[in-house]
Amino acid sequence: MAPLPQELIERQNQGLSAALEEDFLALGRTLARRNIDIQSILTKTLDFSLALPSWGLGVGGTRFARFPLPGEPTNIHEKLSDAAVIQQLGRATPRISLHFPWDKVSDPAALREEAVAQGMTFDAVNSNTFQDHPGQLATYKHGSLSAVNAEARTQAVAHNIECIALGRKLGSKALSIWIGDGTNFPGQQSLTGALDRYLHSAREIYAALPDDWQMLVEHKLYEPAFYSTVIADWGTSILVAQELGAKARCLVDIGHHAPGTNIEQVVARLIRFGKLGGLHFNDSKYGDDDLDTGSIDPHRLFLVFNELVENSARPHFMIDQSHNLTDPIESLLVSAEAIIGSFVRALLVDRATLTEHQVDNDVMMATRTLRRAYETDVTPILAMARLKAGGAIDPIAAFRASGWRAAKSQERPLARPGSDIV
Ligand code: PSV
Ligand code: MN
Repeated sequence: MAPLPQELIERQNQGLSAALEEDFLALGRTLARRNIDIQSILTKTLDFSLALPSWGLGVGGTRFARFPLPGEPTNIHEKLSDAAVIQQLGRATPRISLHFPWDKVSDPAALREEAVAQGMTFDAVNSNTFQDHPGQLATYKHGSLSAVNAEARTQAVAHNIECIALGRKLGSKALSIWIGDGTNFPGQQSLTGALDRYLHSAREIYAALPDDWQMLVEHKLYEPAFYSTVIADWGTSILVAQELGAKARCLVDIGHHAPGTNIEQVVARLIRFGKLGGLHFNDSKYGDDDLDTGSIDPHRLFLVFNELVENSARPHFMIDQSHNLTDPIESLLVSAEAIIGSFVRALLVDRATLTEHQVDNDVMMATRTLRRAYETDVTPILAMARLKAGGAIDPIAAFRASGWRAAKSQERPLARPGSDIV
């Protein structure tokens, strides 16, 4: 059962639908002059979906502090309900990605039923060997899959294989692996040896991967390792994926690059070699990877989607951000809208004309062709898609009107403060 009363959404929509119809018609006329059929764009919009991260549903923190939100979820069942609220209002995020051991339950099959009952299914499962787990024998302080210590490596491999087993019970089809392995000091480890050990461990995990699964290798430039990171960039990631085999693909987290990196070109390269497996969406200004998607550089997001649409690529899409100040439900709704909006704008690119200008080396007209799509206000298409799918024309207004968070603050215990980067 959906968590919010559907009539609340319908009531909210009633007051907004006449204006939406008008805006949608007007945009339809504008697009028709550009030979674009708004209905076919609407159909493609309705077909687009992405996953929510379980860890993004609680409030995150910085290295210095975490300020709890009354009513925030504190366990996977409550996170599932909040995810279902997002899906009910926005209708674009029907899947949730779990992270183990954070979300571990004794009966994953029952959790799957609990999710399905609320309109949700499970996307990629994520392993965690960047922290020590309670009761484990070896520490990850000096690395996990690439550790010099054989016990740590064996334990990390076993954890990943356990994640696959849990994921099978949940109906997942992919394992995302991000490790924090690396060094803080030159000379601390052999750069070559660390990658060799990683490859050895990754092969063991790959061997346990079902045939219809993908293994998503996520790179990150730095943090927690500040001198060298074992899987630091897309180059290392694609080499690893190529070494492992067809089921291994690269996972690009937008925030995991040096400022100024041409991420759309990274995406294009990975698509070209059949190795783009997933995208984690977020935004960043300096060195973090946790701001709301599209809040800093929406143009870059559009350019990433331009590559995806040009090449008809549909990797595993997931939001991966941390909400320190805002209500996670609101941030995730707004971020999902930014992502779908970029997808829709990329659909509006006049590709035949763009190619003509590229062939003619008409630089100004080529770039203006892209710009024209980017500058189109597609919000009526996004709102109409939500309305058609049973969601809210204005999801934030509907969420606030629902009183969900205030009600949950009466039922749920207050989460702990402290510091907590997720
Ligand atoms: C690492 O920064 C990351 O992007 C990986 O996807 C992790 O699994 C996730 O964030 C949660 O910490
Ligand atoms: Mn990520």
